[in-house]
Amino acid sequence: MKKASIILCVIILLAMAGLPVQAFGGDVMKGTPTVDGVLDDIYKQSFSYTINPQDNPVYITGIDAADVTASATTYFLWDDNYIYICVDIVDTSIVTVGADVINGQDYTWDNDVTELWFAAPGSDVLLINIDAFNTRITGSPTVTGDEGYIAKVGLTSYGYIAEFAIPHFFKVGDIFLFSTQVNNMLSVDPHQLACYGAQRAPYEFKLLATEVTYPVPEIIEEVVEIDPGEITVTVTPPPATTSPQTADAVSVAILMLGLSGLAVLGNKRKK
Ligand SMILES: [Ca+2]
Ligand SMILES: [Ca+2]
Repeated sequence: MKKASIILCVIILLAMAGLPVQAFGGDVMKGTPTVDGVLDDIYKQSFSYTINPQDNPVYITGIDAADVTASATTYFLWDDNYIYICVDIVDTSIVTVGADVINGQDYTWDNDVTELWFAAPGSDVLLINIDAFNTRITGSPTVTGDEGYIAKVGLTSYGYIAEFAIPHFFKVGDIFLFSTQVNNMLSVDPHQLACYGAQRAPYEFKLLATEVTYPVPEIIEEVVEIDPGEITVTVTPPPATTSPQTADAVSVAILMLGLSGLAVLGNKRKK
């Protein structure tokens, strides 16, 4: 039996047994989000996938994975400069080992952190890591934060969002390999930790030429209804003329009319 047929049979048997069949990646649309720890709406037009401790356990200690309410949905975009990865994480127990510990280690994994496992085909896997409080980018083989990677974290009402930008030299149609892993610490002491996802880059993601549609800025037209009784009309009189010639002309005309009127009356009385 050929290798492809064997893999297909394994997938079918897993599905028949009710076991989760892992996603194999997806197509990544072109689009430029804002790297700020907030999920841009344009991410939702591109591929995403969700993991949780029950279906994707890697390392669970001090707890039962079934008792952990957590999940992480990973979104993807790309442009000519960066591959953008935004991980929206449900975590009801956001804790940290502290900035001093994170800054004193090459790579902090036993914490609330989001890990990106990333590789070009045929290349070593790169690990980029950011903690839930955005303290510092770490990773391996050597990630110091000076390699051009960008990571921003924003807390939410249900957990946090970790958004990354990875500089690249890919082109349309290229494939990168990837997986998200989330390390969810439930408390600092005693040590309770649920790591879920994958500590490798098994999934294939293809870079599409198709671009997302950007939202059109909404123009808000506010209609204000006014009670006619509240309307006050102010009439500004025209400026008084200051032309002495015109004023004198009118005054002279009135005076002349008055004199002629008196003359007529005088003439009538004489008759
Ligand atoms: Ca964003
Ligand atoms: Ca946690």
